Amino acid sequence: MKTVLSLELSLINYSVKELGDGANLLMVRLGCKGETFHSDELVARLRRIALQLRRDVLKMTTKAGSGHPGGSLSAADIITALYFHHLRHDPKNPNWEDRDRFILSKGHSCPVLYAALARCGYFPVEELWRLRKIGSMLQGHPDMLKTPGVEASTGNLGQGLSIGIGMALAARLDGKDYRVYVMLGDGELDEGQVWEAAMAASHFRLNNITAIVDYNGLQLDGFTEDIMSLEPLAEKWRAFGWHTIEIDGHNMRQILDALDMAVMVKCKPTVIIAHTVKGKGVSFMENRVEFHGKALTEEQLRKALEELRWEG
Ligand SMILES: Cc1ncc(C[n+]2csc(CCOP(=O)(O)OP(=O)(O)O)c2C)c(N)n1
Repeated sequence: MKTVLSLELSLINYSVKELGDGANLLMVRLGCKGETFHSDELVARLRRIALQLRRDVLKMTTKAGSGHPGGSLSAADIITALYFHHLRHDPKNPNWEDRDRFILSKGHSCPVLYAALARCGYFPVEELWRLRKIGSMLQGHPDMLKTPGVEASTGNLGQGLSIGIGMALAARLDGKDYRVYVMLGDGELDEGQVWEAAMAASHFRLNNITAIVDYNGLQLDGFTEDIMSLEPLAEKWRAFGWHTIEIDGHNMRQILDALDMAVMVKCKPTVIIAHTVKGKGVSFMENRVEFHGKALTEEQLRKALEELRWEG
């Protein structure tokens, strides 16, 4: 009873537009493994880790004197859910053939990816404090040849989904059941290549790829709505043949549910449109474009870390 109730409640949280697909998936879920409900303990553990990653992001960028904290904070909850619960991976064996692949297509937000990789054990946490230093394994944008756990070199916006599609097709050819996850920024969706890739994924009926849009409404120097309006975004993805789920990208339970639902979708790719806040977690950074590509000063860092404390 508890499981059914929480499934219904979590579905109510999704956009009304999603109800058609959501209702089908509810049926699948009820007949599925019985334990689709995520425990309070799991959610609390992940929220605590997300807080740690946010602290890491701000410390490492301030120490480097540069980097992209705003879009790292908007992505922190989703990246936590992936690396600390959802993904099948082994930090001790980064090249394990059967691992799920995650591509951070909005590569400038790599501080949060690096923090997640370090905290899961791909490399020592001390490396984080060498971000952007000469000779460091942690470059200003992800480099798959330098950093264990980085699946693709990104930063040139618009390319990650195409790379992910290549990996998803390779899995099919090789008879492998690994899944591919690609995180894109909303500003990044201005790149035409994203939509070519979106067409290709549905053409090839790739149900082993999940795209996640970190829809924080801001890009490099302004609001997405003013620079290049994306709306109606969910309808666009649906028109391109994707199963489309909209969530609050800071609600851990919704993130976990959406990732699970994507696995159950047959015959088409899934996109999770995650509504987020750039700079999430720090009052003076939230929804402020100036923190897109600028590190906090020591004084700002001190204030931010005071706010980023576990309150249960
Ligand atoms: C092809 C390309 N053009 C321009 C840039 C410069 N650039 C870096 S970040 C950014 C804005 C990205 O906005 P968004 O995808 O919304 O990222 P977020 O707000 O999540 O940080 C731009 C234009 C780039 N990295 N690649």
